[in-house]
Amino acid sequence: MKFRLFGFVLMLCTGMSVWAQQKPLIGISTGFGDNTVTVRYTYTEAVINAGGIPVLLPLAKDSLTAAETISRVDALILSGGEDVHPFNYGEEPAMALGGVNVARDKSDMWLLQSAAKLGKPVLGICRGEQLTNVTFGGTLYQDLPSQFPNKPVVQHNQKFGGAEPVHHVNVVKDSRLYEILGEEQVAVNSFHHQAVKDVAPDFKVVATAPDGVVEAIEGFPKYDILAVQWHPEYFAQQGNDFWKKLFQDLIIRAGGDKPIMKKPDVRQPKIR
Ligand SMILES: [Mn+2]
Repeated sequence: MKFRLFGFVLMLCTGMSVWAQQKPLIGISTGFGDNTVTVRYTYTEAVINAGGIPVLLPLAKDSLTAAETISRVDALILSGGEDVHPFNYGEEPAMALGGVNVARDKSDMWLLQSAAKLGKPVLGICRGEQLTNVTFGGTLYQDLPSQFPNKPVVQHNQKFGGAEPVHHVNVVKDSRLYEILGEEQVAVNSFHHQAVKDVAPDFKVVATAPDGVVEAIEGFPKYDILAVQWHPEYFAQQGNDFWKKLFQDLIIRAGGDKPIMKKPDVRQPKIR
């Protein structure tokens, strides 16, 4: 009798794990503060809405831990956060540089490098886009208002909630981003004062604001990486089907478009 119960539980567990495999695990990089691992729930809910399972990744203390972590998820979202330390691209800090988080810079870079090595797809968001550019050899404007040539003409640090767009971006037609969105001009939200300056080798700029500020980069075909300067998760969290497409694309790249296996009927098999 004990054996039967054990067998039944084993079946149930096996069945559930097969079932659960169908939704890819989407690792999300996090920040920290006040003894807490932090990431806005807009990220986790955007992933859930698009059909993935969000997995929060606490800071990696070394590259091996980062690689082991990434090997167990199907994709990586590099979330927003602090300014990237300019030492990472060989510059001294400008007066208008904001707060940095060196431990997070390291962790995010290890996670990203691991994802690139293991061929796991990546979606970079805001800081995640800037850090992607820096990790692969690009540079940043440390502060747009004081450094961008001819000054930005649109507001990149909006004074209202992220669920409302603030400026437009022009999408390059020959790009994955255009394939996903199907629009040459889209309205986005904007919470940044840094931006891509020199784009990293093997990456290309695929969206720009009307003032010329870089708003999205891609690493295809060499790297399975798309990164945007705005925050699509705000819209996707609210069930916006248009912006949900960015997260669905990540899930497809993560293998989430595989046909769903049937849940095994646990009443059928018998353990003797
Ligand atoms: Mn912007």
